[in-house]
Amino acid sequence: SAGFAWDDPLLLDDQLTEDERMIRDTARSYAQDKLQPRVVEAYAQEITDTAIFREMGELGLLGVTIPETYGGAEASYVAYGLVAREVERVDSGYRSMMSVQSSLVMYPIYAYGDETQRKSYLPKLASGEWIGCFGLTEPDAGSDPAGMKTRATKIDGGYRLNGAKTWISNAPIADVFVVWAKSDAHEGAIRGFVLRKGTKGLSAPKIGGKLSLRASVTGEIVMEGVEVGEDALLPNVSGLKGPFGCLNRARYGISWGTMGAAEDCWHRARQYTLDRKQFGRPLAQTQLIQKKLADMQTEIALGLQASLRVGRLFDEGRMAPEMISLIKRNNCGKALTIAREARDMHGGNGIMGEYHVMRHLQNLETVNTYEGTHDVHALILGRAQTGLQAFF
Ligand code: TGC
Ligand code: FAD
Repeated sequence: SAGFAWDDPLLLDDQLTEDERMIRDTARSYAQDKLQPRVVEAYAQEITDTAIFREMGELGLLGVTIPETYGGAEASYVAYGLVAREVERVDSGYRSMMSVQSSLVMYPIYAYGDETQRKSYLPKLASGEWIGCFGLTEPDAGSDPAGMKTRATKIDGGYRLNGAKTWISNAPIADVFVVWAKSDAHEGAIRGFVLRKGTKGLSAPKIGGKLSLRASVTGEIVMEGVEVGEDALLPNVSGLKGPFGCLNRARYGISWGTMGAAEDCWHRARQYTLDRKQFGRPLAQTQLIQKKLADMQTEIALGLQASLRVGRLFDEGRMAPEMISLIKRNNCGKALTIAREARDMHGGNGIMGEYHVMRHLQNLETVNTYEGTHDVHALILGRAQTGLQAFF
């Protein structure tokens, strides 16, 4: 009979292709060698190191699923998920920087842009020379993006944009802004626009003082009469399915990423309780601790299998968005619970930065909220099985 690997109980590794393992290993050694040593300081000081984009770009970790002609790695969605898992094993904020660039900026330019837009933006985004951000959420439109107020009005040769986006990852350091606006030239339909840093009327102030995701900068996007040419419009999509098409990919990546953060918490809790003795024996030799470790192992093994399954269906063209709601919601929720338990198992040390689990816990609060909250994904799944709309 086959052996049992405590840290890969259902032999996930066996189910990957040679290429996928190679990309996973590249991401793992980069994350452990280059990201792990800087995260405690970056988190404490709220520093986002823009060099990370160029480092990831050099290794082919940006735009993993985008064709090579445009600078991508042309690899599978499973490979993309594996990268998210390795990066988020270090910090959800670093995964955020990567997934916004890949799924929310490169993907829409590739899928909805014309050839000129693809050629002018994608190679520089893939190399990390340019940083991108994605503006959907507004102060009065979070879970309900259809309520957005940002408007594009037709002017001679292009459009004028007015409005404000908030909670935008990478915005203060972005060179390229993919923003969604209701366009009066298209009967009020939601359309995507690609804006460039430095355009008159465009600014992106930082939102300071976050207690979560502190290594990933977040900002607003303020558009005060921003004038752009016709070439700023993404021509090939109209309506909410534009931004949702991007979110499907980012949410799928998050389902893998949160399992990476959870694995880090689990492995640290296991090692800590093996090393720490109370009452004359290792904490790991108590029933309560072993039960917690067994729960962590079980939820992570099941969560990873579910993400792998949806990744394979994605690659076969059989993904349905509800599958992604199921795994984004469940994996975020389980990761949060695991991070809380791991924090508890570390006792007082658990609140310290150098033990990492508290940082994961704080980060996962954001991850549970963005890209559709835990409850919004429940409503998507509820609608899909009852046929009844419960949002409003
Ligand atoms: P609804 O009537 O359901 O749909 C409107 C149109 O959109 C289509 N659609 C989808 N298409 C592709 N994929 C999906 N997942 C889709 N979901 C919906 C739908 O077919 C329809 O198309 P059409 O052609 O018939 O018009 O729209 P609704 O207004 O009722 O939506 C409700 C709800 C709650 C499901 C939706 O609005 C929602 O998901 N809200 C959550 C908002 C959200 O996720 N925001 C994320 C902002 S970006 C972000 O957080 C980035 S953080 C990244 C990081 O830092 O890592
Ligand atoms: P709300 O929609 O106001 O929700 C508040 C609460 O009400 C939640 O618990 C929610 O589940 C609940 N709720 C809402 N509607 C219902 C309902 N119908 N029934 C029952 N309960 C409901 N957005 C971007 O566009 N781009 C980004 O790059 C980006 N990055 C982010 C980075 C960070 C650090 C954070 C915190 C957010 C980011 N977001 C980004 C925004 C994120 O997507 C939103 O915060 C999220 O969609 C929730 O919207 P909201 O904050 O307005 O909360």
